[in-house]
Amino acid sequence: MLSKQTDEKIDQPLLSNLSGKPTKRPPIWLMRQAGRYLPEYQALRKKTGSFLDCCYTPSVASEITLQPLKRFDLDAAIIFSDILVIPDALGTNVRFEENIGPMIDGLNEPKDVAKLHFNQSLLDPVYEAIELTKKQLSSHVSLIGFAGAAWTLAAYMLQSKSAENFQKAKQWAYANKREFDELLAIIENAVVTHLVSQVRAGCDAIQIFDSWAGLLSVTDIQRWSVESLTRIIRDFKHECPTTPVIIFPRGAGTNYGLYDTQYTGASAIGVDQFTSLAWASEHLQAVLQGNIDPLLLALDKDAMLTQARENIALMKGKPFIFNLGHGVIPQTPPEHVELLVNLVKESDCG
Ligand code: 1CP
Repeated sequence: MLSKQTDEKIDQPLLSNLSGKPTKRPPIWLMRQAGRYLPEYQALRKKTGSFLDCCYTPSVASEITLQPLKRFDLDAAIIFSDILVIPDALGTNVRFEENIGPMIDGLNEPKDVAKLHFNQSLLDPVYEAIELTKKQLSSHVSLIGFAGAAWTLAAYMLQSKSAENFQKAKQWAYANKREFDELLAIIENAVVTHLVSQVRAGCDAIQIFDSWAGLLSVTDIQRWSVESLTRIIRDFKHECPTTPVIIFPRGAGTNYGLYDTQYTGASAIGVDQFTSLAWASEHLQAVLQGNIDPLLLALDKDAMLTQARENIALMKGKPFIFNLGHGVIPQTPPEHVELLVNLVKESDCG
């Protein structure tokens, strides 16, 4: 049984590249590959309850996870869930309002931090959804589990909603340094526990989204994003030493170098569309993932395909995971995704 599992893992192009071994053509998956641009997702959402109800109903979460795999020849599935399930399980009551986004019962007083308690059983449906999904995937397709990074989750918990610059969250952090460090530590523990449980349920690799890393100054990015991610990866590796970790410090710009493998222990770094893949491949040791502009995918298919060919040519012979620089946007025609996936899948001849 063990050797069968090992063989299966070697057979996954995503895992091969994550372990530093390039395949003839790069594996492809897309951030937010399940979601609102797919009519079948919209149809299912009409029949089900709230967005979080979908995340917490294993059969629904699994079906949504598999929807893009039924249409496109992708190399990985990412479990349908959200980074905000951790704040929800920590007791800050998350809701998603139509056309507004997430609303969270934020932390107001510094003493509120001590009241947080991680109720992991709320996340059992996520692990059940992973078990259900894994059984239905071909052995060549990897299943990715994920969580938000502590800074990004703390930003939502302190701001109570999405925002352009999360100024309220930053002000809170500067005014309550000790409690902010405590908050990061509480979130880090929950993130590690959640990631380890996702691997035990069947995930082959994990990604940690630090979606708001780009809002931080050089000093803050080091202590609140890089060092926090490093602790998460260290503790995760303690439990799951062979599972590769992809980090996505969106918007890090020239600070991407701070996140390299030798500092954080990450296997791969997701590069956004504002950072040059050529620069990243010259300056970073980590395996790279990225970085087609999601707007280009939605709006200009010919330019998108040209960019895709350029990225493949640039990364030829190096371990690389083809992806976007951020998530698929709702306006994206599914045919554009199909063209992109087919181009990448056929690229091993050229
Ligand atoms: O149907 C709907 O209206 C809900 C839209 C939606 C979807 C499809 C949300 C609300 N979350 C998701 C799924 C989701 N979120 C996935 C699923 C797997 C996949 O990629 O297919 C993943 C990985 C996430 C991660 C996530 N959620 C991030 C990190 C990635 C990123 O986009 O930077 C973030 C920041 C969130 C928070 C979130 N979830 C949803 C919204 C509207 C937001 C707020 C975004 C913001 O603050 O701008």
